[in-house]
Amino acid sequence: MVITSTFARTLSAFLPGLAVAVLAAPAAAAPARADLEFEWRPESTEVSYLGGMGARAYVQAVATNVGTRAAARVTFHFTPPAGSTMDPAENEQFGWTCDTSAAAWACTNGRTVGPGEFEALNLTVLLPAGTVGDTVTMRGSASTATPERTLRNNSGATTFRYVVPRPADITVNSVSVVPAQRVKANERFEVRIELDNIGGSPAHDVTVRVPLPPAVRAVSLDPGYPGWSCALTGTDAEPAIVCARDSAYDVSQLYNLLSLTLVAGPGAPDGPLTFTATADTSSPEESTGNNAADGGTIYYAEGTMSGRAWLDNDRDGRRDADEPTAYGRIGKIEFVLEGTEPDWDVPRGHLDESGAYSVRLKPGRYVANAYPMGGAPYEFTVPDVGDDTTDSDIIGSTGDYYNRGWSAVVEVTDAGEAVVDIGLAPIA
Ligand SMILES: [Ca+2]
Ligand SMILES: [Ca+2]
Ligand SMILES: [Ca+2]
Ligand SMILES: [Ca+2]
Repeated sequence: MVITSTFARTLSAFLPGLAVAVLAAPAAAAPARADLEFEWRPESTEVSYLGGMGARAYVQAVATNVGTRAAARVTFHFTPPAGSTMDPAENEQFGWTCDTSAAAWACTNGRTVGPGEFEALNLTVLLPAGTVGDTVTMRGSASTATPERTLRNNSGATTFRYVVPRPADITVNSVSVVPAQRVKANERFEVRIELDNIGGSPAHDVTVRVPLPPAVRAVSLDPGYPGWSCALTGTDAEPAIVCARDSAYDVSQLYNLLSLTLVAGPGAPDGPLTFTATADTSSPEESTGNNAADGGTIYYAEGTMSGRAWLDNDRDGRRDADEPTAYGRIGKIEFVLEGTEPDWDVPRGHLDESGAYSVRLKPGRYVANAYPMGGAPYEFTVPDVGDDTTDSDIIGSTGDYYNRGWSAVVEVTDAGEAVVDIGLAPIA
């Protein structure tokens, strides 16, 4: 009859005298002993004969304590096939420390495994290239700092088989632009292309082509991530950036981004600015339907209208150095698209204390209307005298009590700077 220590402990709780008697009998009471039982649980063991990221095997090593005493500091030991590697960082996040500096690897999380409990470690093994059909073996074992009942059940082997992998499959997952809106003339933005090889084989001669929309140019041909070289190609009329992968594009790459820094305008069409990235490879692919994607931003075309308003005290039509600002003499300046009536939300400008104003306007042909304060003893001075930087550009006015002056039609272009100056002369 075998009396387990658990049973003995249970007995001791209820029948102390008997328990002592049982434990005291050496023939009947087996001493409590730890006993690790090692087991492989293979998850993915067919690997690409080409090696690389396609030759990753996934296995789980399990150590169960089938003994009756806790097993301290359980450690796994692995003897991988020659040339295999693993990344210790992969298991660090789960509390494991793996030493892969020797031919045999050791991994421990330092924990104690109680009777009936188990510890499991997921292992990614990267195998070297091999021959189709060949199998290779990996041995594993578990150890504990606690003496064990038996060591016969502490190890096992698992096998990996080399197969022909699936073809490559390059995919452009997404194209995104940062910022996603309100990109203005000459403001830098980034086109980010995320791609991957979701097939089973490395893709060779991978290129990514991004045609540049009208008025868009590259600030830099540095793709921002290693492993790529980008160049400007195509014609002047239809330029494109083509980025070439420096080496074979393996499956599951660490760097699967390209980031191009571009600028648009002036003169790019106002509104959506779209980029399409198309990937290509000389390798056979599972699908080419996933090789292109597009994304974009919103281009915001805008120019400025500015000018100076002053009091032309000597009425000569020129803004002289000693003549004062018209700040406080002009109520508002509005900018009306040619051929339209001013709406409630017509763009308006206001003078600062120096008599200057500046407003941002969508490109178009505008007339500037200037409204002197009601009843001010001023009229608009004679326009277009001498240098345009010191003249008045108000060419006509109603001349009544609620006087309104207007400019000629002025064209505001994307990123352009139009000027309408305003001279008020004292009424003689
Ligand atoms: Ca054992
Ligand atoms: Ca593809
Ligand atoms: Ca003057
Ligand atoms: Ca002027």
